[in-house]
Amino acid sequence: MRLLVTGGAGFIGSNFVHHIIARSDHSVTVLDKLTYAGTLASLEGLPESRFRFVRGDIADAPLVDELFAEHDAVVHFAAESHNDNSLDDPRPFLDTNIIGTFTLLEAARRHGTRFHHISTDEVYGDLELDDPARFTETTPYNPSSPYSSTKAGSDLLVRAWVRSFDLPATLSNCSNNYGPYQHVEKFIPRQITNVLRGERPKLYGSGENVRDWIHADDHSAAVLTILEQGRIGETYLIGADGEQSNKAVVELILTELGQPADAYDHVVDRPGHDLRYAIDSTKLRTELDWSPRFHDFEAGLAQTIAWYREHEGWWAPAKDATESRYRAQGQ
Ligand code: NAD
Ligand code: TDX
Repeated sequence: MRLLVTGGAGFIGSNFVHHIIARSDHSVTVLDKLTYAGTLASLEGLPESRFRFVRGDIADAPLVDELFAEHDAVVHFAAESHNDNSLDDPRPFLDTNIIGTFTLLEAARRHGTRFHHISTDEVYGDLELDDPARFTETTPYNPSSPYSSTKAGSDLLVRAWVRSFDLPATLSNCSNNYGPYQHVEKFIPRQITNVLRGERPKLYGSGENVRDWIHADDHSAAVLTILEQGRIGETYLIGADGEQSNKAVVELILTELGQPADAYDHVVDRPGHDLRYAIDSTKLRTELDWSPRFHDFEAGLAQTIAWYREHEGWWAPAKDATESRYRAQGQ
């Protein structure tokens, strides 16, 4: 297949492109605006015979139409993705996550293009810390932040295009990803690079909040499986049973980097901070026979820490600006 990958210069998109080139025969075109979150440095070393890069906005209808005409399938990762930014300035989240997705859907409708939409478990809201429940494909939508509400809106648009226009689309909602090429604004890379620079990690509020971690390469493998074998119109939840409190993650990072486990600071909490996310991925595992390769979060985290230690040239350019923005917010 000739795949068009939106947002392929970002964290999960670039991991997916590397995965596709290594593990399939598909060719890839990346469409990416190169916002603050995207960089060509994440796409170095890919073979010219199977990889092309186009800089552009997913809300640019003529460009999108031209690209859809040349591709068999689209995997849509592009988004404004950071909750804290969405609390500061929601507008770009509506422009990209809602209008951008709408623009892609209209092109897919015109060309009858196979479409896979990438989304998040945050559309389901949060769970109590002591609740044994996990999210499933039938959990009602209840997003908390401007980010997650625009992702929820984009999911509903995709579902409506399937139902009303027979769009050949699938959706996936994944839990928190970690791995190489993640922007230093996000929790795990922020804390790793803080410690590497001699700064203390910053925990929002109590640090008791729980996230369900999955390695980005496992997410990529799941998306490829759904693209090739998923049932049209279906939603699949992707998760690797990786629940950890934020405090436990920071302690693991400090220990791995040879620091005392309590050498972190508590900072002001995120407004509306979701307590806990947890994914039940039974449908994907039983229907499509997918399972994660990274079973051991601690080992995957150690591998990720090693990657950041070895790739300071990749993350250093964004670090100072990111930290000065956080400092201004007391975080
Ligand atoms: P990211 O912020 O690292 O990357 C987003 C990419 O999209 C960047 O390369 C950026 O330049 C590009 N982009 C933004 N606006 C664009 C536009 N208007 N036109 C074209 N390109 C544009 O994000 P990420 O963490 O890699 O997330 C990718 C997708 O996965 C998002 O849809 C996100 O909602 C979803 N997701 C993320 C996680 C996670 O843990 N990071 C978990 C579940 C789902
Ligand atoms: O410095 C920090 N300290 C801290 O305690 C930062 C940046 C975050 N946190 C907390 C907030 C969350 O409880 O860590 C947790 C993870 O934070 P983020 O990395 O910002 O991720 P989250 O808000 O959980 O959202 C992520 O997962 C779902 C992605 O950014 C989303 O794009 C995805 O949809």
